Amino acid sequence: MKILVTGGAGFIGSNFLLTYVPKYPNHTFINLDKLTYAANLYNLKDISDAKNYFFVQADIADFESVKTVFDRFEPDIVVHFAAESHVDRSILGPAEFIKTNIVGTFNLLEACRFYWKDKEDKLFHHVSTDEVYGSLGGTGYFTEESRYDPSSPYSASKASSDHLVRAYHRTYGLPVKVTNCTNNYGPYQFPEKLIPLTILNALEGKPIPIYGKGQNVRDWLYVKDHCEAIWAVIQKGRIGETYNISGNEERKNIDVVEEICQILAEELGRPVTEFKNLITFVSDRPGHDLRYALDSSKIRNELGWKPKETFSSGLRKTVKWYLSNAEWVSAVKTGEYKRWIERNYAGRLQG
Ligand code: NAD
Ligand code: TDX
Repeated sequence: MKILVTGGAGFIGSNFLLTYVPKYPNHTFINLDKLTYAANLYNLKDISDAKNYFFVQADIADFESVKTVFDRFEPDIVVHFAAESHVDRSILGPAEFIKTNIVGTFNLLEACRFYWKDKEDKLFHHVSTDEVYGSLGGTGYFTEESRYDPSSPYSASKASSDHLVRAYHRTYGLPVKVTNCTNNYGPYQFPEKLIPLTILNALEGKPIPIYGKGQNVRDWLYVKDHCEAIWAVIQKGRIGETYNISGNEERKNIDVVEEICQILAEELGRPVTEFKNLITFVSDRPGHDLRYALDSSKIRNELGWKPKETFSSGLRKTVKWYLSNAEWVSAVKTGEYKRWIERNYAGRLQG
């Protein structure tokens, strides 16, 4: 099989390739990535010389580039991770989210429609998010049947891409599968997201920003468990179906941050107050969804998938990974990263 992985130099795509390229030497993996600020080819150094791995720098929002990749590699399976993925960035500048997440997905679907005349053994696997369902109150779970109700430009663009994927199945018979996953964390996550940002700010003695009162709830999943769920759906999931993926590990943001402080204190043998004193409540994210939680019984019952990590075990692994990968951390904290942090938090810290 020739497997085209889009966005393979990002957080989840890197973890996916690092797991499956060595595991399946008879499959060819092609990583198509634009290399935006969120990408890091250094993540993939352990597989970059593998005979079954190729990298192509290309923009999915440019149809000609996508066609060139399809001409050259003739993929059988597309695993579509590539996206603009950060909610705060989508609030400050939505245009790239429309281009990459909507137009980019459309271009990939068009390429599949034209190149896959024979649909036997072909698959378009679309990686999406729980955010498409919108916000929950204190109770209940979203299922695969829940109504879409996105709140941010990011989640609206992902919702749009999900609809396009399903429309290509219904209209053109394109073999597709969709997975919607809860918040991921783990190695190689860009430190604009809550967990790596908290770890790195705590280590540097900088304020740890919590939006609003820190009462918003996210359902956390260790990234390797997400990759295994995607692989299970690729192998055994039904064509045309959607599968929700979640760890059933709901936490308030304030509790996540305090748990990180506790782990850091234990790992470094320092007083927990040294880290907790850095917690700073800042102005809230506009349209901030209160709670996400998914019912993932479909993938668990139908495909036998379940996560290996609990939130506690995965979070400790993650903290240890950031502690022992200082070189990676300093490499990603480039000038662009510093400018982003200034833009995003300048107004908030006074708020
Ligand atoms: P990320 O931001 O870390 O990585 C995205 C990757 O896509 C980067 O390597 C980037 O260079 C690439 N990319 C962006 N625009 C591109 C373009 N126009 N053409 C080609 N490549 C482009 O994102 P992530 O956290 O790894 O998320 C991957 C996917 O999983 C996304 O589709 C996201 O919506 C989804 N998802 C993420 C989470 C999460 O918690 N991170 C949860 C559920 C679903
Ligand atoms: O500095 C911060 N302070 C803070 O309180 C940051 C960056 C975030 N937060 C809050 C906002 C959210 O309630 O923490 C929570 C998690 O925020 P993010 O890490 O930005 O993730 P989220 O907005 O929940 O979206 C993530 O999960 C779903 C990914 O970024 C998406 O790509 C994915 O679809």
